[in-house]
Amino acid sequence: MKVQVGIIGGGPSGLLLSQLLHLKGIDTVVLEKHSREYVLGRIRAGVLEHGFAELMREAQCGERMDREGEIHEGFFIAHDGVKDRVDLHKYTGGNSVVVYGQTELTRDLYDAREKAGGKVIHNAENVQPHDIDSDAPYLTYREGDETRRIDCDYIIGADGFHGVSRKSIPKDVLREYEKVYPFGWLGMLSRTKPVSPELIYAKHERGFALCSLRSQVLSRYYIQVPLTDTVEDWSDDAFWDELKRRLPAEVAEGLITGPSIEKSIAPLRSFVAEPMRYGNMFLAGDAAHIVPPTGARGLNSAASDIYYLYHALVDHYQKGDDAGLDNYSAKALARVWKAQRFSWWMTTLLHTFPDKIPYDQRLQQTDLEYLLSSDAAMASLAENYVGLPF
Ligand code: FAS
Ligand code: PHB
Repeated sequence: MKVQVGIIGGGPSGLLLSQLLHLKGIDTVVLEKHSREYVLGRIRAGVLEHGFAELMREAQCGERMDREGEIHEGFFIAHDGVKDRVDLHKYTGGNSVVVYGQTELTRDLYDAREKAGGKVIHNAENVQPHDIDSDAPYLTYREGDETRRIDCDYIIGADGFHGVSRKSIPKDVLREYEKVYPFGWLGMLSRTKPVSPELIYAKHERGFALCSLRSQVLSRYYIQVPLTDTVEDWSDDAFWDELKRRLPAEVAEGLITGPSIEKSIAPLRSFVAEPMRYGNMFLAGDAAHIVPPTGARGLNSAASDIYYLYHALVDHYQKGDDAGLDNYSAKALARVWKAQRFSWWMTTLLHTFPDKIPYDQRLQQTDLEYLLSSDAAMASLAENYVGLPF
């Protein structure tokens, strides 16, 4: 098989790029190691930046998001028994975010690719990129007993943190930056009415908590837990009790509990791989960068990668202009690092660090007091949360 763009990974990054390029007549194939059901069974992001929502609309995949998603113009920070509202609309001159689950947007992208007759190959085993530093790169993968080959002009590594593409860049070329946090997030999904119409990020001496949602009948909650904890350590009742302890009393009193339909622990890390291009292979999304989910930048960091790659590939095929491709890594990393900074800052601001010295504890409290007392600080938080310009 020969395609213009071969994409490794059928998550949101790979599917969104495939759909956008398709609409411009650029031929792609997506190779996904798992089944569609498995990919859709993962519960991940919930908040979409304005820019991501716009890309979904441009990909002709925004209709259900606009119908079922919720526009949120602010969120709360709970601390010391009270909650303060961060007015995104006020501090960004009218911008907002869309609350719409990654599972649903990935479903919408799969449906769009299927409707367009797109080539999305599931259960593709042992996908390997080859000759990525040549003008004739190609992919191989195993389908049953057969090894298949796909010749490409370009390869996109959208295969997430544990994928094969980043590891295909020579070690003397690849630079990796990583910061691992001494805790994780225990997340729960429950078919209950959300405790708050807007998200609540809670800073508490017992640990961070987050009240989020997927709809008015589907709630998503998180509590910070030690890295040594396992899901088995936490019954539903234990989760609800701990969540209530970390919320202001008037919020905890209104919390509607119920059985978990999903419960999992995600470790928190900050990670960036540079460069995001090697030869004719480009990295996008979690394949190149990971953030702690505190600032809701994970999926949204992938959006600008996809935006830059989409426009660069269209310029290449329609105008013979390779400036976008040549500048991709530097341009993508400039915005990726700003999302890294914001995610690190929000994580440091709101979490309990077991070995923090008293001076740093007071500094953390002062950072929060300054934020809540300063329009300039709030504006900085707001512009990062709704998404910096592409
Ligand atoms: P993905 O990892 O989503 O997709 C990569 C795809 O490539 C996967 O389907 C995988 O099966 C496939 N793949 C991997 N290796 C392959 C190979 N060798 N061959 C073929 N296919 C291969 N972000 C937020 O903003 N908020 C959150 O609350 C949040 N929670 C998260 C919780 C968890 C447990 C994780 C892991 C991430 C979370 N994220 C969150 C970040 C997440 O949303 C990512 O940013 C998002 O999935 C990035 O999308 P992709 O870049 O497409 O990578
Ligand atoms: C979620 O709803 O999963 C979510 C929302 C905001 C975050 C992290 C996760 O910052």
